[in-house]
Amino acid sequence: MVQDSEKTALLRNKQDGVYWQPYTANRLLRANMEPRTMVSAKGAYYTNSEGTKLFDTLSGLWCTPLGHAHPRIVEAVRKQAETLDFAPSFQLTHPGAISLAERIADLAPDNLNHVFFANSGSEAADTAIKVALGYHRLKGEASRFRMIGRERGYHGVGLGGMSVGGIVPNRKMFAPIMMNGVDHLRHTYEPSHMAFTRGQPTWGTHRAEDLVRLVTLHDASTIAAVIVEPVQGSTGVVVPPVGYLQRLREICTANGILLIFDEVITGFGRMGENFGAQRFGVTPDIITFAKAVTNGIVPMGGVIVTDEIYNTFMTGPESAIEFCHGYTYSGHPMAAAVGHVVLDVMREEGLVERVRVLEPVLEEAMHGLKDLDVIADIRNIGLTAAFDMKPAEGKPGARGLALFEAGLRNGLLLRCTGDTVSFGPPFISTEQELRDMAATLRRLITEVC
Ligand code: PXG
Ligand code: PLP
Repeated sequence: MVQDSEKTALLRNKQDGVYWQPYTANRLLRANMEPRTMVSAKGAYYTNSEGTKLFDTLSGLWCTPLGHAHPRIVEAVRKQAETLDFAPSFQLTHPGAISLAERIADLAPDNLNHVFFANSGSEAADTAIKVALGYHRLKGEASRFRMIGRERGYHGVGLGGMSVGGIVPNRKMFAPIMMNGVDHLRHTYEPSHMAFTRGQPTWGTHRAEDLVRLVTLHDASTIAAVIVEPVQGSTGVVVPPVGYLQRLREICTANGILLIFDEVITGFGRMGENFGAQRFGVTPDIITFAKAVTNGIVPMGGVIVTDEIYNTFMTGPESAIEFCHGYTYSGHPMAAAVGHVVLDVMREEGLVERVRVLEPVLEEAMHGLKDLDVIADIRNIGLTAAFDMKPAEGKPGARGLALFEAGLRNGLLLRCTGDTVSFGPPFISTEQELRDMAATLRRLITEVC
């Protein structure tokens, strides 16, 4: 429950909005705070200030696949705080970060063997962009400065990630500070060709040829890297067409362009493999990660790079800093400790394998909503899914909002963006919980639409 001492602050916030919230309709939230105020969490459920228990359909914001308040993690946090609560990572080191880097590199494909830590997906994306630029420069190819992103892509809110991102509202207010020399591939989502596809669509592979066009237009010698999410998460689970990522890889390799997979959502098991790279059988040069690496409990993100990239940086005088970049909290001991337990629990509880078991259950449950008139499309892959509702006449987003609010009264915490609803349930969900979620959705959609 909300403590008495907190009640005054909550009341004041309603009036003056002292807490300015991220990616939030702040006035709407303040007008209706109680059901949206989370007060506790355990396993796959939140409890809000009205005492309603809510199934966590997106694992927080895609970041808590092991569920909340896992006793092993609680214990690890306490122990680490007592032992080494902070250690500078500039010119000093500590064993937890080293051994976690080693474990993450072991999970990554092939020769991606070196990990640089950040604290979020946004920082990871900006770090990856800087690594790509530095790499080419050190190779004597400083002319390679362009970054290629993709429409509908999300790479966080740093200046680099925002620039390569492809979500219009995230960009338009900040046009004057966009990074130089960025171009975008088209996205691959065309509902007329792929609505209600289960898993990967067969249409759209040819969209990878956009990269050939951009290489022809700008010349390969000016392009540093291509950055894509293997599955576009933020824009409602856009699944790559069969062969699409393979083709991007071929074009990058043929033209000396680095391929960056932003695996902030797809990393650490969500695709039923350690990384999306393995699920789709395509090895990038750089992987970014965040979120699930610490089960969302202590912020952590990072970048995994190949031997070739790392070794390129390890030149020049030995006493010189090779990469002038980093964060106060890079490799934070608390995050590293939690990262270790997360990987332990994932292995011991077989959670990546569990995603493979749950994938068809979620697929069946979500696609079971297809007969509802208001549903325009349903997509899924790994333990992710999304559906779009046809917008209400003249009121785009109204149905999404109504469904979100109905969820809060009926035991579902839903992630609604406009009229799209995305799902990334915890790996610890039971099959029955996924079926119940779909049954509740059917009832609520019918009620509110
Ligand atoms: N890259 C990708 C692919 C992401 O999905 C980021 C970078 C940025 O991470 P940080 O930690 O800086 O937020 C993300 C984050 C949603 C949702 O509802 C998605 C994200 C964040 C919050 C909500 O889909 N993705
Ligand atoms: N701003 C100032 C004034 C700082 O001193 C620092 C770090 O020392 C930063 C920003 C960057 O902070 P962080 O390393 O947490 O990203």
